[in-house]
Amino acid sequence: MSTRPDNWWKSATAYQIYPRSFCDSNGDGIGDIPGIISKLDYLAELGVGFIWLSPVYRSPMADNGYDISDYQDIAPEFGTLADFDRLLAGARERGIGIVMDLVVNHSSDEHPWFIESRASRDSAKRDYYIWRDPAADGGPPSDLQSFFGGPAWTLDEATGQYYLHLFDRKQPDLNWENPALRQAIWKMMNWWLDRGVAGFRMDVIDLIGKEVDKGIVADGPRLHEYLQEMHRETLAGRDVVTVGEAWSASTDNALLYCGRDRDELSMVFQFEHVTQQHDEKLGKWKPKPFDLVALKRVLNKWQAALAEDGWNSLFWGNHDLPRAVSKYGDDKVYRVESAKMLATVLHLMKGTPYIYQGEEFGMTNAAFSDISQFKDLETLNFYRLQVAEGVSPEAFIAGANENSRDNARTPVQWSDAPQAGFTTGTPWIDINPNYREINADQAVRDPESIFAHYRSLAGLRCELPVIVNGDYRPWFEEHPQVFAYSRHLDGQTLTVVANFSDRPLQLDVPEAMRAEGRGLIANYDCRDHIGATLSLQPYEAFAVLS
Ligand code: TEU
Ligand code: CA
Repeated sequence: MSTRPDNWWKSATAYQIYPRSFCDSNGDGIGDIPGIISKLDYLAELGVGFIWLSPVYRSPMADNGYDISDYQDIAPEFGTLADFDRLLAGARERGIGIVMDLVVNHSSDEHPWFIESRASRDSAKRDYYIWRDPAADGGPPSDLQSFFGGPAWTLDEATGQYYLHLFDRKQPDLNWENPALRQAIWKMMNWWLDRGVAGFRMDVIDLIGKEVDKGIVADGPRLHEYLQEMHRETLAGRDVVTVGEAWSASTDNALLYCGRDRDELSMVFQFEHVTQQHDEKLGKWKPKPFDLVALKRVLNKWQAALAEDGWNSLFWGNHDLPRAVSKYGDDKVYRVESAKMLATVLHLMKGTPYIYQGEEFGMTNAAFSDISQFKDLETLNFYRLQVAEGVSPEAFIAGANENSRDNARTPVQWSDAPQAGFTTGTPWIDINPNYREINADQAVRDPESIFAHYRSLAGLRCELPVIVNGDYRPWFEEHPQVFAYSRHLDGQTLTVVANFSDRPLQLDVPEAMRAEGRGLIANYDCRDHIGATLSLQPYEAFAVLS
């Protein structure tokens, strides 16, 4: 079917779409598939190789589609299967693959499987989910907590048992120990693959091997057995890309997922660079001050761990994380410079870079002032829990404005038209008022924009094998402001230097790092050599090929 090179996803730049917030075609305030189709030319211009499409399946939308009630249909608010096929075809014409979000750790409680499962203790599908008797006192079987706060067990009054939900109570966990359930999942995956999708991003895939009676949730004993079975039954022989979301992945176990002889996944999303910034007790709601040395330690460690085998995914943000420029850069004075710096540092590492919608022109965090503006169930649950425990609403909102998932979910700012060109109606979540200055229209027209910078990076990936395959060597590992590394392949060296701070700085460059050649990309003046000393402007970043 394809004329794409082997491992096409290694040189590709990926782009994540969160459909609800991307583009609304019919004025109901909710992004949809026809809206995505209308932006395919924009994505092609950016140089996107594949789109990770967050869930578009039929869903009651308790968690914006991460709660699926029909795996083989499209949510009416997003469109129809015919719309989806038009999206696939339109993307394919432009050389863009569509990667589906596979959410199979859990389904919706409104999925027919769960409705049948809960109907009675001896229902044929009872065992598709995880049911346990109450504890001796009638309470939950264990004190396991949901990732969204509160107990991970909910009592079904009618049958007198509790079901497991590691997320919301409307997201009951599927029982992967049941072979019939696994067969049903393989069948569904093959149905999408036969339709022409380019692969899957797999939601919380490190949870499927859980052994709940032993309190083991992530990275359970049967995880890799299931992934290998999945590969055999669905992916084998198909030219697709797979990326597993794995909050528990470490450099010690990453190769179990994506090692070349494992027949499991192409790569995982690891989150060590995200979680190392969180408070031990209050987690992401109480972030620590930014620590560049710690961040580099994590990213450099991953580069080293997957140097010979496996493959990295590279990302600053997604629909669960704050906006990259707000989190790691300066979203005020140096917004443009720091957004370009972040892109340069990330996209020239070894791995497949993922752009989260709006990142390519520097969208920022939401800055909500009232709890009523937040829509995410996770934020609203933790607000209730933490305020009950004595955290002040103001303190919670301050934390949420830094790290809540809604920061990433405000609508894409297409233009300076009313409602940022996202919708002609009332958006489901407030639009960031900064859309008048920060929008795609402006960025596409400006040759110096963040968008233009991302487009150059995507182009360079296709042009230069050293970006895709070169070895990685970090420089200035202990420096609190500098992020620098070099890449090496077939006698070529790519050197990347970045000032990760708003203060200018002066550097003595070690002999082995000096370089003279072609300036590839920069966010200030172009540079084609690196001498014995370097002075860097705030957030300056550049790359030299020598
Ligand atoms: O995320 C998994 C996950 O662990 C996050 O929800 C995490 O708990 C949170 O962002 C950190 O505080 C995946 C999806 O990406 C997310 O959108 C879903 O809500 C979740 O799974 C359940 O499907
Ligand atoms: Ca719509």
